[in-house]
Amino acid sequence: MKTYIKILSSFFLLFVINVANTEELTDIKITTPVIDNAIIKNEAIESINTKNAIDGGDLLQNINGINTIRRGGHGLDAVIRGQSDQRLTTLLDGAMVYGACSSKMDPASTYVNIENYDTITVIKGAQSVMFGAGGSGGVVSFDRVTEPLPFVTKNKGGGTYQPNKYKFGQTFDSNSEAMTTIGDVQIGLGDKTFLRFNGSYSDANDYETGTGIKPKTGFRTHDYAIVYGWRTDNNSKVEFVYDNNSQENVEYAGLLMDIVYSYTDIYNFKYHSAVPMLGLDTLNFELYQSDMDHLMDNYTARSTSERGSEMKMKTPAASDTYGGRLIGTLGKDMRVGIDYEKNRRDAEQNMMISGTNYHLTYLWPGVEIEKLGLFMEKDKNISPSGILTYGLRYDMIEADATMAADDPGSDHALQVTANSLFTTYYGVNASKRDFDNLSGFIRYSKSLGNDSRYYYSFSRSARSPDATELFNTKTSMAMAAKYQRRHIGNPTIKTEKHNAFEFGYKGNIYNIDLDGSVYMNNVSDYITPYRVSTNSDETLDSDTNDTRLYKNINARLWGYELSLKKALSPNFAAILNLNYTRGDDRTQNRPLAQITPLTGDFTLDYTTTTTNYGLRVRFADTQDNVDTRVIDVGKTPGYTVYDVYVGFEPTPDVRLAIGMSNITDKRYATHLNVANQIDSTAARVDEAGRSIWGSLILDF
Ligand SMILES: [Cu+2]
Repeated sequence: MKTYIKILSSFFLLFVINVANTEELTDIKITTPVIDNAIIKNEAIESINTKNAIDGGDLLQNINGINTIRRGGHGLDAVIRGQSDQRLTTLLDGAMVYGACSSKMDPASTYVNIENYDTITVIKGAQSVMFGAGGSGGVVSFDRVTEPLPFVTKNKGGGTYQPNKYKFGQTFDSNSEAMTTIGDVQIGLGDKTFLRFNGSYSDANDYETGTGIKPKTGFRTHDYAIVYGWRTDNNSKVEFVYDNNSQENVEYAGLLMDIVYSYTDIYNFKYHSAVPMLGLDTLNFELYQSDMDHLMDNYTARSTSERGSEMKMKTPAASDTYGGRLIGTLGKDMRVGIDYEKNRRDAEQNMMISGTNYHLTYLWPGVEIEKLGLFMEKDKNISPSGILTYGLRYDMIEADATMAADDPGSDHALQVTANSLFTTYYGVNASKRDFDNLSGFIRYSKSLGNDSRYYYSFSRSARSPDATELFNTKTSMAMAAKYQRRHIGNPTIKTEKHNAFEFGYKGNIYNIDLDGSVYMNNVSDYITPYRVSTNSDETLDSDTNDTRLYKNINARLWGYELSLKKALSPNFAAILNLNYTRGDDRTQNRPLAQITPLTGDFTLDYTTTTTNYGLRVRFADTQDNVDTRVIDVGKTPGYTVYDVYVGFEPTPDVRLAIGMSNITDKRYATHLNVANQIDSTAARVDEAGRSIWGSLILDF
């Protein structure tokens, strides 16, 4: 504890939004014209980070309506409107990233070290067709914004010079003894060219929950990126980004294995023409590639006692993606484009049986998914204050399990081809699948003056099944409880179709700023995991009927997000955020699993130009609508947790923030947190108990 007091006392203080102006933000964005739209929110990461978020998923929790699934201390998996994983589109500097883990240890946002990105764009629901195929639940895009450095005038003697730009920072968290060190340097290379390096290193031990349990949640990550580019004479922009991210010994109390390593390289090329080209008025052309290598096992980071009676297991995996997009504008109000991507995923399930390692299955049997999309969006003023926006998108998708027939070996009865498992559970071999998907939306938005507006929209979003839902082949020993671990994709599963209606309002009522939306999403052919065993008391059969399989059902998701802000004085504000989701499986007449109950936070915030004080209460209602057959642990009690934080910015170059989270050291878990696989006294992977945290950022 002494170290922290020392660090604390050596810190000064605060926060602030010190970001590129709006024009710069919009300049490299995929969607330029609708940035001011209530539906598409582009924000500076600094302005929404009121704690030390450990990765992109954790940061997203600061946005009302986004919750996360916790499996360990890292790799928080964002959920928007009851939808997660492949129902969300996640872009890192424009690159589509698909995690390399078949157990979802690495949702794409976990590869974001937030201090090294500048902005985040979030779209809840299907309100744009320009961000790739699918994305029925929403789009999350993390971006770096780099421009040539400005020249400044010397104090004496006139003339100008171009100072370099530096950002250095250190964060800490007392509970998990987490430390993150960051550096971000941009070097002046004249008035047109830019060169930026950034990197970070994070190390965390297991955190302690409110009851003193220390679930396995430690992690170590490091990353660096190089950004190089230039502005041309006509103000067009050329940019190259290389990103390198490493994760080692990332522990997951909620899973049977931990990450030994995940190594990721991402390459981006972006060209933005500010002048007419190819018959388009402006044009964005982007190419990317992401390569990931992942190894998980249950014996490198997990001790013999933590592993218990489990046999030694390991699964090496890889996920490689490349693609590109061309987006142009026609006049001020029309966008057209084409995008392409190809992802390949491989994973090999291994188990040590009687001292010998056996390669049991090609768990992701060389799964290749290729997508080609065409799209357009148009805005149409239909009155001085009313805008109609509509978009259409057509996707051709091809999916194949290229190694489904490959034999991993024949020394042990558990060594089987993927096809033999598909045949056992679905009566088919895997074959190449083709999907033709049509998606679109229409939205009417009306300005009511004084920054007030309302909108309503209808959308249809088609999402084809992903590598896991189609072709996963995780097997297990043929033993009672172990059958539950079998997880077999359905090679015949259909595309799910979301048909959503949404209404939103932003304005001021009785001196309260209100921003809210309500939606209803009917999903036909919703892809759900299930087990064949169907006992009315929810017990399982302890045989092959307990295998996790996939089928299409009809589902309905509805809910709302509401933010209320009341200024109590020029410096003092009270903010209430609420979000609610309800999900029903209308085919099997049961709730959908992993649906967030009524959740929210209430903040009292006192802000001056150099300081900021906050008291935040986070809360959730009980969740009684559960489906425990596959994922949900059970009904989840509600909770109330208190945080305080204070920020100082003594000069514009220094930001210091400190705070205490979970002041009462409450033991709690969100409904989304998965079952704890190691600690017998904890049903779920609980959230962290009390912690003192701080960050010092020097930006000059
Ligand atoms: Cu993994």
